[in-house]
Amino acid sequence: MIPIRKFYTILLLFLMIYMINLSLKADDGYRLWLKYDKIENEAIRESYKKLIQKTFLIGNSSVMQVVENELSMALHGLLGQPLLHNNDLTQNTLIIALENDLPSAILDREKYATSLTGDNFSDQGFVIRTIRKSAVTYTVITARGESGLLYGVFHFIRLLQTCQDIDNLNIKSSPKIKHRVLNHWDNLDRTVERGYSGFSLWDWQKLPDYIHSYYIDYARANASVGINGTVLNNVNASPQILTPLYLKKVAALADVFRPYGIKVYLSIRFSAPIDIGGLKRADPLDSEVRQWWADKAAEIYELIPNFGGFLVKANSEGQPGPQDYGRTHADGANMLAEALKPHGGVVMWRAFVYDNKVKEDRAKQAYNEFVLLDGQFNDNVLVQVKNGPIDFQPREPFHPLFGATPKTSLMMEFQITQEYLGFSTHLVYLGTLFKEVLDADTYVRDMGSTVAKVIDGSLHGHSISGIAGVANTGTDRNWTGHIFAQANWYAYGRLAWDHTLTAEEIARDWIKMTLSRDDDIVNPILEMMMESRENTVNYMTPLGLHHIMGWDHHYGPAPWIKDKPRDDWTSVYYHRANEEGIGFDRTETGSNAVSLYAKPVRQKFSSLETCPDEYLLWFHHLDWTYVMRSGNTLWDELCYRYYDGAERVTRMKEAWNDLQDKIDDEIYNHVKQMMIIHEKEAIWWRNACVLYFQTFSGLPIPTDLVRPDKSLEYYMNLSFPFAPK
Ligand code: GCW
Repeated sequence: MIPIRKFYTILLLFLMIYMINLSLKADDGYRLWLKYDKIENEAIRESYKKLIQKTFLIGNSSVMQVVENELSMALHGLLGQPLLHNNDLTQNTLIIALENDLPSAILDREKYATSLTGDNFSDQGFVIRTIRKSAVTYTVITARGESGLLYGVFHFIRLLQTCQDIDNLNIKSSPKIKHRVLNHWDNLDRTVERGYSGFSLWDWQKLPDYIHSYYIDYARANASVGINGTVLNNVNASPQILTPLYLKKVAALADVFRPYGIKVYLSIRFSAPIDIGGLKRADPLDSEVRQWWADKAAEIYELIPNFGGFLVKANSEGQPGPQDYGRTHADGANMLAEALKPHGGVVMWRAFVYDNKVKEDRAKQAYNEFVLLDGQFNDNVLVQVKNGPIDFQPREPFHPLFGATPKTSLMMEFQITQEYLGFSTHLVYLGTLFKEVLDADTYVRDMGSTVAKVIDGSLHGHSISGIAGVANTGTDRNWTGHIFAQANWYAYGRLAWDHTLTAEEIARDWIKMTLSRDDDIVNPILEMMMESRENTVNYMTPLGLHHIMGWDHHYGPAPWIKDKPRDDWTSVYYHRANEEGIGFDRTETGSNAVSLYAKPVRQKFSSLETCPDEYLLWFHHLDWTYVMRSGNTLWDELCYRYYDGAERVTRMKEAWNDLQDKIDDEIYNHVKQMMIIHEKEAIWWRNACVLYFQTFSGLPIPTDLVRPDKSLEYYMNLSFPFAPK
């Protein structure tokens, strides 16, 4: 562990850098949504100052030090006022204390203790309440555990940042999901798989001795939205991460993150006992192998007492796994679960499995495999399921596994990094995508059996629950490449804490904290963000199309990909366009993947009367002349959607350009340039796809649409040898 003094020296250093940053005008985005720039409205500022004349803060643990530092920075920045300690409680005071430490002279501790219970209220939850005694106002932030105070204080700071009324607060908040983690697909050489914002944040070579100040800012950002875990390395894992050399480095990061309530997890390679342990096999039922993992777990916990556990990609896309020994995913997961159990760790076992040799629709394979294993997983195993049955496409129906394994705790896996949504150059707010999936109704019990209720454990009464987001962070100064991609990290965290929030309220908060508090600026930006994902679906994969992107790097359109070693990695496998029509028949007459859903969902998707346009070609193969609800033929509708998606990007670009001189110059210019790329690529997608599908439909592009200015051949010949992947 880092000595506590060293830790605070680093923190102080960071504080100074932060203050220097504040005084510079141009905003490079480094400060994320934790800007704490002075509230411009004097009346609001003064009203806040009046309520926070003093601060009463109990406790001097490392967590409470973090709480105090953060609050101090926020008050200093937002209000221009230092944090003034005072325990006599004669002036308006902000009280921050665990329920047992509340000043009993003025507060009824018991009342607070009861308010911190009920409905799965967690130690990480908090209450914020305004109390008036004679002429004095107390704003009380309390919790059962210190991390609750941390989250409570960040919540309170957010109220100030977004200029909310804090006169009469009565807030009770507790995370709905227990494990709220980021998955970093970061390799030990600092490349990031599907990373579009520089190199990995983790400077392995200099660890454990050198602690970058940005590690602390990373932790602050996560804690501010309630993220409480981070898987440091790629699921395509190097076994090296489990060697003593690397475990020491991992431990150093764990020490930095601990006061911020963040646990560290590792992705493991299933064959590690062979790769680094000198064993001949990695068979999960072999006693030597089991012992190896038990010893490895003990070694890790010795270094990292609050280690979170393992994330595993096994028997998927070439990774080793229990099936190499004729064992099941449950055998593999349970072996690791047993090793971690004595120390309190969990296994996050991914359900992203499919095999080219299995001649079955890829959309069915994970379901087929895991439904049979329901009831066989140990109680510290979470099965981590991607939001849709294929692979993080711009739009997919929810994964049919959600709700189908009542005896297994299922975790959600979202992708924050935009592998299939324009890398980091397209402005795509993913809050709406996340919400669409979380709110989807599986109907496995009855109406209202939403995906959110499956993963928060409430539908089937599970005590552990989890959610993962594949991170979009890197060494780019603004962390995520595109400043708007910060909003996706932010929205993921907020929804992981509370999936009942709306995508719109989260976006509004983010804009106010990141770009401007002025409604005339907030509103047009909000509009851009809220429609951005739908636009992207339209210029990339409208009407339920999917998986038609560039080969391997996944950059740009390539619906023509075919004749590759794996047909489930080609585009033609998914769109199935021919002279008659287009789409993947997943109804009874086709692969019948629709049968994996509960009856009401199955019926809705199966019938052309009720299948939403958004999922039409996901489930149906239809003639080019099929008449849509709009009255257009399928071919015309497809063209209109492609054009509309691209046209709206142009409008987004114009809306952004209107903001010149209204927001920070550096941010303005950054987004302006990104929008030029975004528009260019939206048109590229549109043209390439329309021209390609036209070779099958043989129909003209509707006359009111402009013709693509380049040939299909031109688009097919583009190549990008160094595109990130
Ligand atoms: O979407 C695919 C990506 C792979 C990734 C894989 C997975 C980490 O193209 O890069 O590997 O999914 O989720 O395992």
